[in-house]
Amino acid sequence: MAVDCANAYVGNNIVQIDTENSDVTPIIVDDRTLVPVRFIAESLGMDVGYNDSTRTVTLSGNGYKVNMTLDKSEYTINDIPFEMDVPAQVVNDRMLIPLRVIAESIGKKVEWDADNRLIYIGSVQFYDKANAAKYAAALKNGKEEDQEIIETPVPTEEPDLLATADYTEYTDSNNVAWKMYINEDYEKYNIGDKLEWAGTKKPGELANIAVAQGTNGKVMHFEDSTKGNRNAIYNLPYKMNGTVRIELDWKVGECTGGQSYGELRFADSSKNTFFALKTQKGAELQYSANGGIANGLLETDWKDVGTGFNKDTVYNVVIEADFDKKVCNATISDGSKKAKIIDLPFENATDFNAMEVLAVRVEKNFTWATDIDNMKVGIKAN
Ligand SMILES: [Ca+2]
Repeated sequence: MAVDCANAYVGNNIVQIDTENSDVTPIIVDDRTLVPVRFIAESLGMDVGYNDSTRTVTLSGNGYKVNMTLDKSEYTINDIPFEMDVPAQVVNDRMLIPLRVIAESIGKKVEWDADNRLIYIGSVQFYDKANAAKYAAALKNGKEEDQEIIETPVPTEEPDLLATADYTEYTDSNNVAWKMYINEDYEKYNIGDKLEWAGTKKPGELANIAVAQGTNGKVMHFEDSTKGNRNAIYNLPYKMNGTVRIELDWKVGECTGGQSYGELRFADSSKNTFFALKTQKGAELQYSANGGIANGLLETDWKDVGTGFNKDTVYNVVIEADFDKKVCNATISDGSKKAKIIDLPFENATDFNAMEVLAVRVEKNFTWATDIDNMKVGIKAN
C-alpha cells in the first residue's frame, strides 16, 4: 500500500482498497500509518466484527483475536491488554486502524519505505525493497508498469539421433539406395548376453531373452513356457521416417499350447503397429497391420502370407514401410519360395521405432522359442 493512495497490491494484483470509495486510503496521523480495517482484515485472512454500542472492532482469525475501540488507546490481543498511541478512528466514513499494531499483533512483518511512502505488510522474505519505487508508481497509476518482456525459450526439441548416427550405404536388387543404420548379426556377442530386447520390464516379459547359438551362428533368442501373454520389445534409439526398410531372418518356432500363437510386430514411437506377422503351429504364416504393441491392441484382420508358409523354419522377411503414403510392402521367403505383400495400408503409425516379439495364449499354457538374426534397418536414401 502507499500513503494517500487508493490502490494496494494483494499478492501480485493491484486492487482498489475500497471499491465503493476511492477516498479511502492509508493515511498518516501523528507519524502513525492508519489503514482501512476491512481491507486489511480481509487481506490478512481475518474476520471483522463491530459492536455498535461499545464502538469496538474485533478482528479474528489465524489464532488471533484483536479488539480495538474507536478513539481509545487501549486494545487487547487474545484478551491481553495493550496500549497504542494513535487509536482506531473513522475517516471518510470508514474505520481506520493503526497498521503496525494490527500487523505486529498477528505476527506480520511491516516495512515502511519513506522515500516512496510505501507500506509493506506480509512475510519478511517477500519484501522487495529494491523495487519499492516501481511498486509505488504502479499503485499510483492503478496498473502494473509495462512488464519487462522475457522471450519464452523455444522448447528443446528431441535430439535427432538419426542425424548423427552411423550408417552404411546399401543398394538393393531393385537398384534402390538405402542408408542402413542397423546391421546386426549378433556374432560379436557372447552366448547368454542380454541385449536391448531384455530391457522390457513389463509384467508379461518373456522369461528367456538372450543371445543364443542358432543353427548358423549366434541369434537373438526368445522363449517362454507358461500361462498368459508374454512379450519383449526393442526400442530403436531413434525414430525412422520416410520409407523404412527392415530385413531380418525369423526362425518362427512352433508356438504350442492350444491356440497359442506368436507374433513379430513393428510399431512407431506411439506404439501403433504398421506390420505384424503371426505364426501358429500347423497354420499358414499370416500378416496384418493396425494394432498397438504393449497395450493389448492386437491386430484382427489377418491374412495368409501365401500357401505353404506353415513350417517351423527360418523366413527371410523384408518390410518396406512408406510413412508418407502409409502403406507397407513386404516379401517373405523360406529360401525356396517367396510371398509378396503389396501396398498393405496402415492407419496411425508415423515412424518406425519399436519391435515386439509377442506370445499370445488363447487357451492353456504356451511354449514358444523363436529367433531373430541378421537384422538390418535403414531408410531410403534421397
Ligand atoms: Ca547371426
